[in-house]
Amino acid sequence: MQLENKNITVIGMGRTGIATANFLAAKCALVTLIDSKPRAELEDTVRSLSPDVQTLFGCSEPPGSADLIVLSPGVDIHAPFLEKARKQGTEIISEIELASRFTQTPIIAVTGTNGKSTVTTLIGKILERTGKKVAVGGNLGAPFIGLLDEEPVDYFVLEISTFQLEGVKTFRPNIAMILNITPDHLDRHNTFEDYAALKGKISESQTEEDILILNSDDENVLKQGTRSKARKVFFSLLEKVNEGACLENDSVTVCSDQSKQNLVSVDGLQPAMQYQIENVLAAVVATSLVGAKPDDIASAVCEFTGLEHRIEWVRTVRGIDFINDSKGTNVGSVHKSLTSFSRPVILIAGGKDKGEDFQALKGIFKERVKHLILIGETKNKFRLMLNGSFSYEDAGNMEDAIGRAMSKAKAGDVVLLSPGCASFDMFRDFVERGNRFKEIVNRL
Ligand code: UMA
Repeated sequence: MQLENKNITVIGMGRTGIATANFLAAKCALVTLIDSKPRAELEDTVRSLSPDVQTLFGCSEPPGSADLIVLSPGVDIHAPFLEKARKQGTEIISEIELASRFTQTPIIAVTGTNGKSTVTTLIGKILERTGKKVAVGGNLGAPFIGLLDEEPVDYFVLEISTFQLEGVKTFRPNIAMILNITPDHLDRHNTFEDYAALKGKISESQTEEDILILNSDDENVLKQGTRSKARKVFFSLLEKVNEGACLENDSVTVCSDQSKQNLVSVDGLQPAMQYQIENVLAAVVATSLVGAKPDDIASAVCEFTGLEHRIEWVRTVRGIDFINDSKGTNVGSVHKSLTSFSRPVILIAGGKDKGEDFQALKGIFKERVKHLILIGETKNKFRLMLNGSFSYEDAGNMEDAIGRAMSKAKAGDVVLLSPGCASFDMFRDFVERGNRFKEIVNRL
């Protein structure tokens, strides 16, 4: 792709926009980086920007002269301010699409509603154990385009979101993976069908030479897989698979036409990962497909303690386990977290609404939740959904929520923060929310 002297507009001055603009400027493109926020709010961010990049603040619409528009994930590809550019026929792509046009390094790409950060990280750790050089990032934090600086590497291991998939055209991972699909980000993608189809886009440009790893327990995932030309390999928590990974005799087992091998027993996993065996299975399939040795996979998997803010064990106080799942920002993730615990759960949930239907939680609340404590803007939405069928109480802030949880909990219970909503009504992000939870729990 020829970039020299091309007029390229990059929208969004976050991590992605800055990395993209710097990449393009280094390739001698004429780059304009725009952001809807005023300059005063972006002063810190623009410090790392190449002096060759022009900036426009308080501006949403790209200049009419652009040959190419590159979107940050936070920018909706269907936004009205892109209408003019669309009509003019200007190409509009996402940062991962642009980055993928500039590398031949094999890509392992992980998408799904929940668990993608954990699986992406674990794949990276296993491959490092086998002596491979990997660059790990994407939605996880480090933009793909910035990882190109780390080449030569053996693999890019990327967490991919639907926001990034909206703007792909030729993005072709050697190994793609769809972990699960439950409703999320419906404020941006409108319908569940649209959202699910975007997950399927991870495999759209794959050919028969590539591999698509699918969760065979999830019918929405299987449905997206039918559109793909790639060879399909599966993982399952519930049934045996012919090629892939499954649970057999309480062991993580890798299966192929020729062989079957028990890698590690569930008891041998770290506590947080015993609640996330599907994520282990997914990482095991991907790494065994690229030739990682069973011993290396097993030792890396056994050491892996999981990620912060994802079913993270914080502390046991008077026999009550406190679990931080602040990254649980959608209904599907709360559902998944609740099914992980066989002990009574006191759940702290709520936050900023992402347009999801909470009805899907009614059954699992009745089955697993001993007491519910509501925080944030969505209190009323939860209340309407529960319609008196389930007892709950409101808390004013995190401290209040933990205090109320503590007064209801008995030894052997679990106090779980799994909000099922975004955090922006009360916190800067899910990290601040999770840290606040941990800080208070650690003071108990
Ligand atoms: N902006 C505009 N116009 C718009 C929208 C946004 O100018 O219409 C500007 C904002 O004012 C802001 C900038 O865009 O200054 C922010 O861009 P961004 O939201 O894309 O943020 P980045 O810092 O580039 O982070 C993005 C991902 N953010 C989102 O998807 C919202 C990060 O995922 C990702 O780690 C990073 O790229 C590197 O790849 C975060 C996330 O919340 C963690 N992802 C969602 C999730 O996991 O659920 C998908």
